[in-house]
Amino acid sequence: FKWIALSGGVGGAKLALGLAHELDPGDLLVVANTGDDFDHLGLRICPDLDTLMYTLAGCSNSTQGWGLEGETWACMEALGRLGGETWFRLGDRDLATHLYRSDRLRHGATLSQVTHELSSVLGVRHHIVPMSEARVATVVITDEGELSFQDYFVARQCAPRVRGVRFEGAENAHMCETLRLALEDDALRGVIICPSNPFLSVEPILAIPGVREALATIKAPIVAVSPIVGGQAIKGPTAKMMRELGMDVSPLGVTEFLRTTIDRIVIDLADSSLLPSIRNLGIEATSAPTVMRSLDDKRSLARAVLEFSGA
Ligand code: FO1
Ligand code: CA
Repeated sequence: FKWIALSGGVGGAKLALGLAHELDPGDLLVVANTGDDFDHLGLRICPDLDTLMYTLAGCSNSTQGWGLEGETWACMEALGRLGGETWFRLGDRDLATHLYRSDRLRHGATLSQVTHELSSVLGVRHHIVPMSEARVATVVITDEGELSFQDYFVARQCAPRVRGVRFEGAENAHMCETLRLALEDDALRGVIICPSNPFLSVEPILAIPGVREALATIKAPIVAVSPIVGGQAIKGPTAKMMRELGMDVSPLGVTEFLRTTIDRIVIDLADSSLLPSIRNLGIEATSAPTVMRSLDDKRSLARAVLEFSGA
């Protein structure tokens, strides 16, 4: 692969879609955070992998930010009548993904294999892989104690104050083989850190042993795209978390957090005034329109990021 993109869900997937339109399938490897993954109702749920897969397949529910477009909820309604757990909503068609994946995993397939199978059937030609085949679970340390990621995010709607995050199982996990090989490949021209939550989506990937070390030694530039625009996150709890962790809620705060990992960062035009302070941290920076609404927005940002990395 020439390019590796590290991504979480929604925000990251938008840029991944832009990149997929600009790059051949053989040139782009998309690596998904799997720290959000959990077992629910006996099924293995992989939210960021699925968001990436559905987004690249053109069937994601963009208003909701997860799941499939045109979804129906007959199963959840029936489950509710039985008194079952319905706080985490699995749509009828989305359920097929979780059933298929859980069954394949039970029969010994790896998460990469299953993701490849699902992607192929959905018509996704670009490669999407999990950061690791192993189970790594994001745990949010809050003022109400430790909460598993989906308890914090969905059940508690990110209300508890965040004090820290840890990634259970990360120390013993191996990065997925495709990522390992891609990081060693001389053809690699750049690593792109998509505009995803730095603590919840990027950090879990960096926490897999060997990833940080590999990123520190490769010659290719590592370019981040700020998920913070004008002091706010485009989506999700990034801004709230940064505030609670005592960080500057700005692209400068994002740069400070990723400073030891990245070489360059793309920030929004609205934050251009921060370019000198970011450059003072020793990180090359440029500004571009980073708010991605249309496919054109996504492709333009992808081109800007690729050009800035190649520069
Ligand atoms: N997020 C919610 O806020 N509520 C849900 O009911 C919900 C269901 C769901 C089902 C499948 C799936 O792949 C993702 C789902 N998500 C839901 C999103 C999930 O919590 C993600 O981890 C977050 O969006 C963070 O990326
Ligand atoms: Ca996520």
